[in-house]
Formats: sequence, structure tokens, C-alpha cells
Amino acid sequence: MTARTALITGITGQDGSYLAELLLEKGYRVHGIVRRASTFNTERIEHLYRDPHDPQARLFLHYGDLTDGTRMTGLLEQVQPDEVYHLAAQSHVRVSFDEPEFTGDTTGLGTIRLLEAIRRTGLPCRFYQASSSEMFGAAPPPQDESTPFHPRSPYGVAKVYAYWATRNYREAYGLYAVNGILFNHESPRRGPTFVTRKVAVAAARIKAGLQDVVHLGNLDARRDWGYAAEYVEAMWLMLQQDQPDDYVVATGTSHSVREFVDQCFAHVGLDWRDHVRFDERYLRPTEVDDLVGDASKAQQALGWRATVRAPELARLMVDAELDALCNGAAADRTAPPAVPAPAAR
Ligand code: NDP
Ligand code: GDR
Repeated sequence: MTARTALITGITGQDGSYLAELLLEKGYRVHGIVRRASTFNTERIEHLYRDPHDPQARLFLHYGDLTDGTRMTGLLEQVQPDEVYHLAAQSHVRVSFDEPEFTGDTTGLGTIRLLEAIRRTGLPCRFYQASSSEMFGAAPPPQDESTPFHPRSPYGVAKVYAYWATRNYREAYGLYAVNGILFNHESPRRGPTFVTRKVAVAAARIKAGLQDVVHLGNLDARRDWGYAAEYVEAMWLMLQQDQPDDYVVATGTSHSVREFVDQCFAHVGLDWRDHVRFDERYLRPTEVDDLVGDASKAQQALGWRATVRAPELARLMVDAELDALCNGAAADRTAPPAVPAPAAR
């Protein structure tokens, strides 16, 4: 059987890197879309990369941007994917209040550009949309697939648009298109301005004597935090079913930001109260107070279940930062060579 081909938008992000690893392990040929930046932004996937002249190479990178629908169409025609995993987005909730229009353009309209490109090219590919628990926003927990959306940020609003675009293309055109409604998932590859990674980095650096305090915002918010490496498996499973459907992916447990901070600092023998300072710039105009996902449907239909919960995640993330400080490199990655820009490949 010929290897299946996947196209991943957002391959340079946290989830994109874990998903690329998973699909390569499964024998896929993986194509990723990378946006052009003035510096390399491929750090999370460098360990997966081989020179494309190597006959064994199965990871291929292409420049592209969600704001460029023509490019999306061209890439689909070129790559002819069996599965499209749409992970790219302006994914930071706080930033979406500062850049609401840009967030709507990339996170919202970017999705319909890609769906429309699939429709126009007529490719029989399957489509995964990275939907978010932020769509539930103010809806009280537990949240499942039938919980009404009440987004609390421009990011959440854009994700609701993308969610309905995905459902609409499924209903209108018979596209195999699914929404994975994923609750927060973290890892040592998490972007450094999300709270879990920010706190894990700070706890390790404070322990090492490299800094003294970290500034945070709202410590009362509660999140259902899982482990990203496990969540990408659920994405893949959603595209292997007979019928397209939407699924919540979560651990079913929640902790406050304060509890997560305590777990990180306690792991290195410190009291967080001595090192955490409040800064209002990290507050949001409207907050999402309490998220707890009910992933029963994913467990029953996909056989997927989270095993790593917040306390273990906190230890795992702090340990990775301590390793990185000792080794002088990101602990989660093999020592990578510099990666040339996609156009040079
Ligand atoms: P990241 O922020 O780590 O990665 C986002 C990716 O999108 C990066 O590869 C980024 O490229 C790319 N990107 C951003 N803007 C554009 C653009 N205009 N054109 C092309 N690519 C772009 O996010 P995660 O990996 O954490 O999340 C993946 C997806 O899942 C996102 O859509 C997110 O909103 C969603 N999600 C995430 C959850 C989580 O807890 N992590 C939970 C629920 C949903 P670059 O590297 O150049 O910045
Ligand atoms: P979230 O993640 O907004 O849930 O979105 P984030 O880690 O940014 O915030 C979680 C909670 O922590 C509070 N908080 C802080 N947050 C940040 N970033 N920095 C701080 O200093 C800080 N102090 C307190 C926040 O107010 C919030 O309540 C993530 C993203 O990955 C989205 O793309 C994804 O859709 C959702 O998770 C599910």
C-alpha cells in the first residue's frame, strides 16, 4: 500500500511538531506549511527534518500563510493530501484582545480559506479543524459537544466561526470535516508566553538562581490541562472513523492557575508565594473562569483517554526546563543542525 500523505498547517507550533512525529511514525509522508519569517521558526521540528534529496525523506516543508487563499489552493494541488490537519492560528487569547482583526483574519477566515480551497480543488481529502474549549467561554462546566458556545475573547469568537465553517462544509458539500474541541494541552514545547510554560521556566530558573520573581495575572482561573503528545493521537483517530463527527478532548479534571503554580514551585522545593508577583497587564478584559471537559464521547467512539493530568504535567515540564538549563539546550529535542529555509529545499 502506498504511504498516505498528510498536510499540516501550523507544523512549527507545539501540536504540529507532535503530530508530525506521530504521522511519520505511522509511515505517512508529511507536508507542513511554514510561514516565512526573518528568522527560522522551525526549531520544534528540526529533529524530524532530513534533506529532501535523501530518498528516505518523508517530511517536506512549504512556505505559506493563512491569509493567502491562492497559495492554499496551489499547495493542495501540489501535495494532493489524503488528510489535512488545520492547526495554524493566532492562538494566544490575551493577544487576540490586542489584535482582534488579525486574529479574526487568520484564526477565523484562514479556516474558511482552506475549506474553500479543498472544495474548489475537489480533493477527496479529510479535514481536521483545531477547535478549542475557549468556544465554551462562560458556559458552566462540565462542557461537552452539546454545550452552547459563549466565547469570551476575539480568539474564542474566531474559533466559533471556524467551528461552524467546518460543520457547514461537512453538511453543505459532504466534506469529511471534523472539529476536535481540545481543552488546554501543554508540554515542554508549549509557547513560552502561555501560563504553564511561563511558570515552569520561571520555577527552574529561580531554582537555578537565574531570576527571583515571575509576574502573573489571574491565578483563580481553572483549566483542564492535559499533555499535548497524547492529544495529537486523538486528532489522528478522528480522521480514521467511518463518519465525520465532532469530539471534545480533555482530561475531565481541572486545577486553578494557583494550584499549577504551586505544583511547579513545590517540585523544586520552593514556596511560590515568595516568587510570584501580580501584574495587571496579564489580565484579560473578559476571562474564562472554569473549564472542565467531558470527553466521554471520544473515549467511547475513538477509544481515546487522557492519562497525564496537571500535577504530573507540572513535574514533567519543570524537569524539562531543569534539563535544558543543565544541558544548555532545549531538553525536549535532539541537538539539531541549523535548518535551511523551506525555499532552499
Ligand atoms: P501554537 O501557537 O504553538 O502554533 C500555532 C501555529 O500556527 C504555528 O506553527 C504558527 O507559525 C502558525 N501560524 C500562525 N499564524 C499563521 C499564519 N498566518 N499562517 C500560517 N501559519 C500560521 O499553537 P498550538 O500548537 O498550541 O495549537 C495548535 C492549534 O490548536 C491552534 O489552532 C490553537 O488555536 C488550537 N488549540 C490549541 C490548544 C492548546 O491548548 N494548545 C487547545 C485548543 C485548540 P509560527 O511558528 O511561525 O508562529
Ligand atoms: P488559555 O491559555 O488562555 O487558556 O488559552 P493561557 O496559558 O494563556 O492562560 C491560561 C489561564 O492563565 C491565566 N494567567 C496567565 N496567562 C498567561 N498567558 N500569562 C500569564 O502571565 C498569566 N497569569 C494568569 C489566564 O488569564 C488564563 O485564565 C490556551 C491557548 O492554547 C488557546 O489557543 C487554546 O484554544 C486554549 O488554551 C484552550
